Amino acid sequence: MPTALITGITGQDGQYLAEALHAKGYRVVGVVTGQRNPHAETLASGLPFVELVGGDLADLPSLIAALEYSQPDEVYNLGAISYVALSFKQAELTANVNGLGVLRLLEAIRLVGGPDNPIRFYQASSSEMFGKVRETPQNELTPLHPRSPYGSAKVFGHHTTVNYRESYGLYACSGILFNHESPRRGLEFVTRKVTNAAARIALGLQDEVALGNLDAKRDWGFAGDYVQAMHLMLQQDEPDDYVIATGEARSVREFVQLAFCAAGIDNWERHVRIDPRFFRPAEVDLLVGDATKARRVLGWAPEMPFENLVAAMVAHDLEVERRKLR
Ligand code: GDR
Repeated sequence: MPTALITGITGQDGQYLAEALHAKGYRVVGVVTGQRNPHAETLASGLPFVELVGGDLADLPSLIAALEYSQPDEVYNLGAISYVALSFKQAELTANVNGLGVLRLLEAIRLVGGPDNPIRFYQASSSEMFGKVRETPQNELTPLHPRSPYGSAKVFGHHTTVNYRESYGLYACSGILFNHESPRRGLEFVTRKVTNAAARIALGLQDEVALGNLDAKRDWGFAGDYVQAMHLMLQQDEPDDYVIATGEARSVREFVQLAFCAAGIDNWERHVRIDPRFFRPAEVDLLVGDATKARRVLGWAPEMPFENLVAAMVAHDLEVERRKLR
């Protein structure tokens, strides 16, 4: 039975990946941070097959201990400050966790894995690294130009992963994932914020939602499809880097329109207020990925169409909000 160690196990991707690996027969160990982490308690009831181990990307000894305890075949580094807007307010913390955290984990893998290191490593890189894009669509060779402390830290993590592969022969892959959503997405991200608000407005629980830049365009896929690509990357003969995306860009405005329509609300404009608080000091205007390499080498392709993803998220939020009313 192979063992996978996952940082960021309490997040959206951590949960989908844990389920996917469990279904493939893996022993899954998740790294949880902090004291009495409330997410860890939720996880223990939601995904009871996951073994939990303490550890923090800001603390090298704890990462070494987590690796020694779990003796993993594969390590998936999904842990990060993942909310781009927050990274402007907590820039140093973001650099420490999202940037240096990758370096610490790679050092821990080097130490614990020994000279014939068999531990395979996946780094969750991000389309945010492309930032002020130099070409469209973006692929593995597109130059990086991050626009946030989050993006800068992810660039460091990405280059460090490539460097450890080239310097020490580690099997280390960087997955450059474009936005991926699901009913498990946190409410701070625009998609879930919108589907939740649409559900609440449809049920008469609130009247409006405050949003920022409606013109930003993103390439939105389904998180459940994207975690399959993470696993595939670690099953190849050679480690490499891959863009994972759908190849379709939609604006935030289009997302809002579709979500409100799915909730049965026609006049969405009446319910949306533009609030400058949600604008960012520097914005990423357009991201759309070219996943040709992943399709060719990994045989990976996204399965869930955009319209179905939006509909599933709205249906989930209607159900959650209705349940609260009972
Ligand atoms: P993003 O996701 O920054 O792309 O990073 P987010 O959903 O936060 O923003 C997407 C776009 O929507 C615009 N926007 C708003 N965003 C939020 N959160 N709230 C609003 O009210 C709002 N109004 C407009 C934003 O300005 C932005 O242009 C996500 C994260 O999951 C990262 O961790 C990951 O690396 C990338 O996707 C790929």
